[in-house]
Amino acid sequence: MVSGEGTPPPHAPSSPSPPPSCSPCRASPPATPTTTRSTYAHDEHRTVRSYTMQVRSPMHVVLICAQVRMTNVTRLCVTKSIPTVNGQFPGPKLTVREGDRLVVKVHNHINYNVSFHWHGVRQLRNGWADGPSYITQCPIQGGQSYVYDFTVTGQHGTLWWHAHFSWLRVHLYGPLVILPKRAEGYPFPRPYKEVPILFGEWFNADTEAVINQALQTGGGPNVSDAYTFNGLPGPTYNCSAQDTYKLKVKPGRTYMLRLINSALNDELFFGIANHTLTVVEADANYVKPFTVQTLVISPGQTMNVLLTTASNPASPAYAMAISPYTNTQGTFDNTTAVAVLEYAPAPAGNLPLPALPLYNDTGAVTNFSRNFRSLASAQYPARVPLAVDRHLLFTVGLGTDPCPSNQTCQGPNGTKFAASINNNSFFRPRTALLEAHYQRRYAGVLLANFPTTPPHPFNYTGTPPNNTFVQHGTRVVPLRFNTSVELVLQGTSIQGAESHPLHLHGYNFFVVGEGFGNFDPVNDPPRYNLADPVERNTISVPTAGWVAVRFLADNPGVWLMHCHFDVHLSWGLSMAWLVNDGPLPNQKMLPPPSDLPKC
Ligand SMILES: [Cu+2]
Repeated sequence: MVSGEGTPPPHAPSSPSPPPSCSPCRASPPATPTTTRSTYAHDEHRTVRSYTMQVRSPMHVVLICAQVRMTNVTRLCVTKSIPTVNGQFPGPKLTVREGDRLVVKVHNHINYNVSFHWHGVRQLRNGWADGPSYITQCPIQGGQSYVYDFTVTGQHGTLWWHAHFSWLRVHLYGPLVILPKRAEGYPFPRPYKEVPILFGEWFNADTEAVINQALQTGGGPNVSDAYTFNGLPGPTYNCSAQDTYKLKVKPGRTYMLRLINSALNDELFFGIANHTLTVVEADANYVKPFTVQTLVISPGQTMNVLLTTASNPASPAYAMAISPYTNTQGTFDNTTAVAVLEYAPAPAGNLPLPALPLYNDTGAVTNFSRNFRSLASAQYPARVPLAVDRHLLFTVGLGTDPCPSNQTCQGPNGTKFAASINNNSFFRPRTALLEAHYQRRYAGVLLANFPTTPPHPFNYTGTPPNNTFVQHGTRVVPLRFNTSVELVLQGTSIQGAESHPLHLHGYNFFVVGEGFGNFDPVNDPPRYNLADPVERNTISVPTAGWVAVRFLADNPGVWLMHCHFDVHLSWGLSMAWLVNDGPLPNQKMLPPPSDLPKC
């Protein structure tokens, strides 16, 4: 099926229409930039400057020049040279409106390869702008540039952007806010202010050295030294009291927090002392509002929450806090980061703290995640596929590789850690899969035989099998255009059961069911929610459990699906879908841009 779609399209090295020129894109500020005073970070001493030219044309075009450079940043009394976009950490907030065309010219001035992913943007027929290295493009090499040129169609809400090469996203990330069309507004009262809050991780060590060493020894990588709010660790860490994120608020107002979990390897609990949070959106899809004291958010996920401040606050300020949720058998960063919700200036030291669940409180996570429902209204329908063409069952979890004979290894019982889907650990190709597909040159690049059911069924959440070795391959699941897919993601207990936030590129999916233990194909499907399931791009497979999702394969291209824990991604917990073109002209992939990087 991969190659069964007739004659290959001409490899026309041209865009449908040339992007506007990016002449102000240089190291010094352009002659006539629009300097935006942003609410991003919301700490009054920081001004976000984005070199944005806004051109009124038949389509609104937002042009961004992104200079990737090494910049010295100090946290926890440790100064590191880190890659940044336009010198900012975290990176600039990008704001567009639904229907806008976003053109981002990336200049790579660092010694690492880099590429950027616009996390959650569907990139209809336009995988060339999706960004994962070796999947939709070769990475941008040092000294080279590439223009990400895409239109945001049929989507609005909070998304984000991040690097998609090795672990570079630990520093290279920022919000991508898509406002609804002007006439549309929100399905809730307009908030007084909107504030992006990015949760992140800070490592004192060089993270590229951390992952390279772990892949060499086979052991688990070193963990982070701090969690951060908009890049700031706050008063619970060494020398960080002055690096505290403060959200200044007025009494009796409603704020919308655009929460983004940009952490590398940790799901996070979040709460604000003496305040509740009303969740209204997940992964840029509205949900039926529900109110909680604590939420949990996985790496890759975004969540809009409404926060109504007290009319007569008892304290001038309250602590906001994040702490990890994990069941890993390895080490993890078991610290808590604190930021300040500030009605009036107050010392950050002894503020009322929110009560967050214990790090392994899976019950709290389950109670929270069961609240998500689509609006499923006339204006915001839930278009969940009701008929299913293909049923697939994927096991997701850890595994091992044998230790090379000339080496000692630090993984389980002297092996090396690995991770897999259906026991296939993804082998990173040397060239971009999307380009190979477009040119119909598959030999030596990919195989269209990714297993659609577990190759050796076992009691997935029970006692693991003796042999935990994984297979390696660059395998994809080919799909005919417009196939409706039901995918059950089944966690395993190999090397310890833990949750895995699975992210699908190019699509949203509907979460129709979840449970603990092994998925039961007879008794579980009748309990699916097909009426108002939540629509997302990232879902956490429960610890020792399963989750069922559905999507319609209406976006041709090659789309990565992977665990959004970078450590598991590095160990091979990913695969790709190859969605073939449909018969109509508007069901086919667009031709590649002329500046597509070469490997
Ligand atoms: Cu994982």
